[in-house]
Amino acid sequence: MRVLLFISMICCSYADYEIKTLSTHPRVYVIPNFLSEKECDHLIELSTPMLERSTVLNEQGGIDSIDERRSSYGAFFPTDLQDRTVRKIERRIADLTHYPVENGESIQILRYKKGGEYQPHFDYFPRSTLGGASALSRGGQRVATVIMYLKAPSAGGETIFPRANLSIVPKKGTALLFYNCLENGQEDPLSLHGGAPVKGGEKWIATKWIREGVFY
Ligand code: PD2
Ligand code: ZN
Repeated sequence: MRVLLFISMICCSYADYEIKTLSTHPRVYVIPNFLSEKECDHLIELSTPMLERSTVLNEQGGIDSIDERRSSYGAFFPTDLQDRTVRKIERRIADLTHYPVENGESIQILRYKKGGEYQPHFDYFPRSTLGGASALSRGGQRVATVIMYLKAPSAGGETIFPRANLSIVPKKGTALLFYNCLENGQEDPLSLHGGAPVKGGEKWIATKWIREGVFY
C-alpha cells in the first residue's frame, strides 16, 4: 500500500494544480504552478542550442517566412526527443485538456528579447487558403493552445486577448489554456490573441498546440 502511494506521488507530482477560469467566451483558463521552477529551467536549457528566428504560416502554401509580426526566436522539440521531463509535461497537458498526447504538436519554445512581440493572431488555421489546408491535413484544426511561462520579463510581454479585454501577466511556472474553437468545432473569432512587446528582460514560453485529431 505504501509502495503504491509512493509511486502515485511520483507520477502525479505537479498534477495537483488549480484551474482558474478567466473567461468562458472565449474559453480561457490559467493554471498557477503547472510547471516547477526546475522544469522551466530544464526546458530553457534543452532548447537554447536549437533556437532560430520564428516564422509565420505562409497562407499561399509556400515556405513559412520571417515576419515582423512575430519577432521571437523559437524551436520545436524533435518528435523523437527522449527526455523524461518533456514526456511528463506532455502527459500532464493531456490530463489537463482531456486530449490524448497523440493530438499534440511537439512543444515549441519561444524566447522574446526586449521589444519582441507576437501581434494578435489566431492559432487556428484558415480553411480557405492553401497554406491553411496543408496544415489542416496533418491532424485537423488546432482546437486548443497551452502556453507555459518559463521565464517572466521584468516588464511587458503580457498575453492579450483584445476582443475579450484580457491581459495575462507572465509568471514562471504558470500555464494558460485557451480554446481556439467552440465546443461545436467551429473556429472562435473571440480567441484572437497576441504577445505584447517585452519592455524589460526576456520572456520565455513553451507552447503546445493541440489538434482535433492525431497529429502527424
Ligand atoms: O507569447 C505569447 O504570449 C503568445 C501570444 C500569442 C504566444 C502565442 N500566441 C503562440 O505561441 O501562439
Ligand atoms: Zn498564438
